[in-house]
Amino acid sequence: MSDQKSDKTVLSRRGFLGTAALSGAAGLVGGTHMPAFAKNDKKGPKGLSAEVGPGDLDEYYAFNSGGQSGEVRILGVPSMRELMRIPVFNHCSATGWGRTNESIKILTEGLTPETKKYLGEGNVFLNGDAHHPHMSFTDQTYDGRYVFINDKANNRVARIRCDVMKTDKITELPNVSGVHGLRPQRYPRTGYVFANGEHIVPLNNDGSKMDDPKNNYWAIYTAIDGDTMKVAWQVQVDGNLDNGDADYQGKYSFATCYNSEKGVTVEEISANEQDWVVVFNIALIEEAVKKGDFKEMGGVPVIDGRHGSKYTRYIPVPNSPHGCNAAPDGIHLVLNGKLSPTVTVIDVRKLDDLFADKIKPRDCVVAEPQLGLGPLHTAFDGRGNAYTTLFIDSQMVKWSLDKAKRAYAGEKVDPIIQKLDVHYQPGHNHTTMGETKEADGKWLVSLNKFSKDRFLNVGPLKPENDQLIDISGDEMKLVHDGPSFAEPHDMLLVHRSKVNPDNSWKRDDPMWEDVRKMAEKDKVTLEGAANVIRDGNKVRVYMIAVAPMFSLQKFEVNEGDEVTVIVTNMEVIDDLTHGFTLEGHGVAMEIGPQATASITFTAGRPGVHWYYCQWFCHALHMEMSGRMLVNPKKSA
Ligand code: CUK
Ligand code: CUA
Repeated sequence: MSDQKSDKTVLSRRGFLGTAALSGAAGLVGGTHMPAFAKNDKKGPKGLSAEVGPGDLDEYYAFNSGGQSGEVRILGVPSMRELMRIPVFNHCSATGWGRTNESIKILTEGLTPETKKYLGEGNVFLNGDAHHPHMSFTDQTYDGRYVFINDKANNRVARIRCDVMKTDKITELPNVSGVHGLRPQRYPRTGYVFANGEHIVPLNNDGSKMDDPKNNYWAIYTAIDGDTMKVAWQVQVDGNLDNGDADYQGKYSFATCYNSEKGVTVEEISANEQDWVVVFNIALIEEAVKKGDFKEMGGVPVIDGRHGSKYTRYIPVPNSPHGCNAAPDGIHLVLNGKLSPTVTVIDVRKLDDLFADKIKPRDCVVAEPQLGLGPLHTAFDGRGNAYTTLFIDSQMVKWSLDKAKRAYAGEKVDPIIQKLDVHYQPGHNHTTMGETKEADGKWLVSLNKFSKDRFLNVGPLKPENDQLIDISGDEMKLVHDGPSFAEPHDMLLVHRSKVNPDNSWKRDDPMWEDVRKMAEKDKVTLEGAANVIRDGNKVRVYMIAVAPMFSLQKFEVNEGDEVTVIVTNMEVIDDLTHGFTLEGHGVAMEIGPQATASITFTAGRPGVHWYYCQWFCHALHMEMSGRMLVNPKKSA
């Protein structure tokens, strides 16, 4: 039906990106390939069903990045139903994230002094660009403690607590520009969270050395301690850093580089036929930190990992590689060629010899199959097969690791098993449990950057399309289209047995530690009925919420007072969330069962202002309200 229209989109984009340097890759977006629409039934070849009936539960949690929306979304798989959104780097109208005192503390306490100064006291970034959600590991598999995610826009790494599914720590990385690739350490546990600085900038980025990028700009690799969310160490590297992964042994971590040229224009950046993957030797780096072989910058140790360093190795990879994926066999690392139609496979067992200088970097390569145009990311099924997204070809290609190795060794064998059309232009893909030793090879999700005509037209801005593919049989089979808003880059698919969130908050949760201390000073309790404490022009209003009432149905303050409202939800019933919204003041917050939340504002408007519960909680929910009376300033 609308193939013509789609082709036009493709052509105009190709025109836009068709610089001389890139024309070899047939344009970075699109391709002439326009697959016919599949009329998909919802059963895979072996009869795996994507149908999850009303009231039935999904087998997997998917944690989906929200891209430039700055949040994380929880989906159920295989139904692909969106279950929850977790505000992280964004501002949330429903929950008050970015507005409550608890969230402002989390959003500000990990910022660098320079950023704090730039934003001004108590102010937060309202945006983020969240790409890579990954769960903490224990012994090479997901442990259900945390999900970590990067913010490329404002150089941060956040941690989400999986017991309550809320963000609890956000750390801004010093010395870094564009925090992109992120992966947790798999073994023995997380441990470190590794984060790549994508953009090259002067090390002391203070305006003194902005010329001569080749000599003055650098990219920085960071290891964050996942328990404290403090930066453990950083490594200065040649080139830039894109995506990354860690091995299964806890010895090495990796980062792809697409800008070995240290260019600053598209043409310069994509000039070289080969860039590289950087290999980091964790034990040697830890030793360097202990011995003091580093420069301290921005309050953290920065190790020199440029060419010639004993802490790193650079393995050449064609051509501007992007995705970096360790296979669940614990042996193979796949680097996705992007501008090269190949992926490069490294055997991590060879890395000891590489660091001992017994072999050359390219000796670690054991396969380099040609898969198609625009390979970006690879996922695994735990049965020796790999699934690579082909961005330009709009396809998912299933191939055999073993056959790819045999072909590289000279045998006449085709590693490609199947190519499946996806709709359209896939970026990341992910398999169930696929980045753990428990990869189970049931489902594959293809996160496609364009949906074009797959859904009802919603205007110029179209949704992305997250497609569900059954990989349990010999053939991949597309079973579901899943529209999503800007813009899932990556997903983690974890079996539900690994994730056990609480139904209710615990009253001693550290989230409201500060408010509890405040209440102690005020000689009130958070769980007590109702108190208004005046302290100069500061007023603290303590109340509890039990459906359908706030314990204070009225409080009085004076114009100009700084008012803090602290609400504790005393419900013991599951799923009974209340809210507090104050009209005309930009004030709203979520208060979950057994939670406390607080919010501070200036009573700047004399008169009567209603506050109400915005979370439908009771037949008398509309009546769950009260009045704030603001007395006008007495004129002198
Ligand atoms: S990047 Cu988005 S498609 Cu940020 Cu993981 Cu590859
Ligand atoms: Cu409480 Cu609505």
